[in-house]
Amino acid sequence: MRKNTPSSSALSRRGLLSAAAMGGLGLLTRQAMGETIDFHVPGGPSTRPMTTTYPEKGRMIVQRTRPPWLETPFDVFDQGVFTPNNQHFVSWHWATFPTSVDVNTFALKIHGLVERPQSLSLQELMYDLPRFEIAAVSQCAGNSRLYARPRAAGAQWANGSMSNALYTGVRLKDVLDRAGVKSGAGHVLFGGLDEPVLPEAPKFVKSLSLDHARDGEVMLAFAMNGEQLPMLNGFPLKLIVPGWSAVYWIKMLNDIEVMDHSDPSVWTTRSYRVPDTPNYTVRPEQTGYGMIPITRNLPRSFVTNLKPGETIPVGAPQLVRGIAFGGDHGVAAVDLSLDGGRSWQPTMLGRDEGTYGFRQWQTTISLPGRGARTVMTRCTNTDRVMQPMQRVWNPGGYLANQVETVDLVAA
Ligand SMILES: Nc1nc2c(c(=O)[nH]1)N[C@H]1C(S)=C(S)[C@@H](COP(=O)(O)O)O[C@H]1N2
Ligand SMILES: [Mo]
Repeated sequence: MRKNTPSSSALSRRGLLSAAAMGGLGLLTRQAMGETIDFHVPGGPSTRPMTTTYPEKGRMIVQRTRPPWLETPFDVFDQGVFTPNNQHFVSWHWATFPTSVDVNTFALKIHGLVERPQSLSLQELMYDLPRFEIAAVSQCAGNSRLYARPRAAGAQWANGSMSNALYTGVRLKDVLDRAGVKSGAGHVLFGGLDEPVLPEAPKFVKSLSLDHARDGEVMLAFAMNGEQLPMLNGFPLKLIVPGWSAVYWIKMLNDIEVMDHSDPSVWTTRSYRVPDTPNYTVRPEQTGYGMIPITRNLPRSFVTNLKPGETIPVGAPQLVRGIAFGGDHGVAAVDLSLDGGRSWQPTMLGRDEGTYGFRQWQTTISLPGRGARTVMTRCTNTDRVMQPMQRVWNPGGYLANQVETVDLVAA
């Protein structure tokens, strides 16, 4: 199987503590390359410009420039189990975030219901606490929203607002222990260096329960795939919440508040919510259901080496391969169907790089007769949660994870 396993040895002391500024205002400008991509979704034009002009970013799909919403081109997922940093997708709520950070004065504040409020330097975070590594998929809750029918408002991501990386950092638990959480605490609120564009607009924050925050897996990462974080992906510090939606993964993290009450912000009470129904799915005309905050990721799987409409020779063995992730559990199986979901055949899973990361899979198929054929992929996680056959739909276009299909032609 393909490999591009990163190594954290590239993360030298000097590496992190030197270059911290990026190309000035280059961040907010974009020179069109002329190249476009068409997602071929019915009901209107679905082309997007491609760009290579963002600092520390390679070839990306432009969903929006202000704030920058950059999508990973899907062919990247066929090239390796870890997504290269320069093609990790980018999403921000507000366009007002720093384009450089002084690593010598940066401080992470821990305050609220703690015995010893802290202001930790990067130096202290990197060298005074035990290091920890975890592979995890970061997926925007609105990944695949482009395919919602009827369409849902929000970033029209195709399937590329997800990325897998190996993160290096320290456990949030260790940082909280250093501050000494007081009794009566129940929640932890996280904020970053970005500020709303208008003073009356709400700052982007998210919270976790204290138990979750102390589970020993939630971490503060200062490196990704063995390198410092790209500025657009949250340099110098990002909260990593393995198995949970990327909305919780606060970038440019500089503020941690321990609280006795749950997060009152609009990002939890008003937005990032889904119906409290099976698979978070409702009919468009449906009413009278409750809404709950988005939390964990769900199992998903994708074919990466075949494109829709591709012609496959009849009867010849054809390699089919792709990636899967189990959401908040590992991948137990990826199965494939050639008969609309009546029967399923197992695929061979690639190396396990960690519970929350991508898992590669592959198998060989042979198409018996000429004509249109649809390949379906289905991931089952180790908690026995399976991708549903039924299309997921909710008003926010969130958490789509139904079985994916690729239409092929046997000839
Ligand atoms: N500080 C900060 N962190 C943030 C956000 C933000 O707007 N500001 N957006 C969240 C959302 S919704 C997503 S999908 C991810 C995107 O992370 P990435 O740009 O590194 O891919 O960041 C999350 N963390
Ligand atoms: Mo997101």
